[in-house]
Amino acid sequence: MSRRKQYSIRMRSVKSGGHVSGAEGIYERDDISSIVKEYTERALIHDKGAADEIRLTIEELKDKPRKISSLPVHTLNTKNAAAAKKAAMKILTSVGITERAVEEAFSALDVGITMRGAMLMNIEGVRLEPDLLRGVRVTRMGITKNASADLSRKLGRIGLNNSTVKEALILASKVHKYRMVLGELCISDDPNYTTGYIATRTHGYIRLPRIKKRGVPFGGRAFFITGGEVKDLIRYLQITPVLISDIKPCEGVVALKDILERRAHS
Ligand code: PML
Repeated sequence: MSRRKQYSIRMRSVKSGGHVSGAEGIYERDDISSIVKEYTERALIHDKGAADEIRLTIEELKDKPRKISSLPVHTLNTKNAAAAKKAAMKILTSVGITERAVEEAFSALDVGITMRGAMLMNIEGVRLEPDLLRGVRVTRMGITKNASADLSRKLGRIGLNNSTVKEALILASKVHKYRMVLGELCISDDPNYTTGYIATRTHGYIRLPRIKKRGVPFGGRAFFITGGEVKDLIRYLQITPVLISDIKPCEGVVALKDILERRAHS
């Protein structure tokens, strides 16, 4: 029996040349027009102002998406940027990333430029992505309808059922399925969104409130990587289609010591 066609739908919008918003998912044919409408409206109604250019890509997937689980979700009650950085440092260094690399990532995300994609850093903090200005954009990921309903239910219980958290979790879950990736640091480039996150396969997706001050219009992502072919990793991040089909627990606020003691995800 032939399988139903699936499509990667991607949107990126800009205003006066600067990034406004992006969104993407994997959908069936019948969903295409409603998703195009949703993504277009999202680009036109944004805290950063309406986009003046919206790029939409709709691409039939030739390969069947690989089905994976989401990372488990936790939130730390970090009170300010210094506390968020301290917690990030403790967790990321516990999986073998050096302090220098974590410092380097925080500094690079604070220089005032938002890259289109993520930085790739080795555990010593040396940048490895081929294009240091653009970074590596993670694409071709989505979530099944059942898993999306389950995720909405689980995030709803902790007051977090919104597209920002869902999409960041989908992205991080794809990224951390690849064994070369040891950890991630993300700070939103949205001036009104002050919660960032770190992720590791061991600890899951850990939200860090107040990682930046309100009004700061830049941010980005850094992936910390170890041993292996960078070009194979980039191929996976950009090309391999992945669908989240199983949702791990989504918890509210937890203590840092519980996170450090826990082996949440293998
Ligand atoms: C982004 O703007 O894409 C980053 C979103 C970070 C979401 C953090 C969270 O609230 O879980």
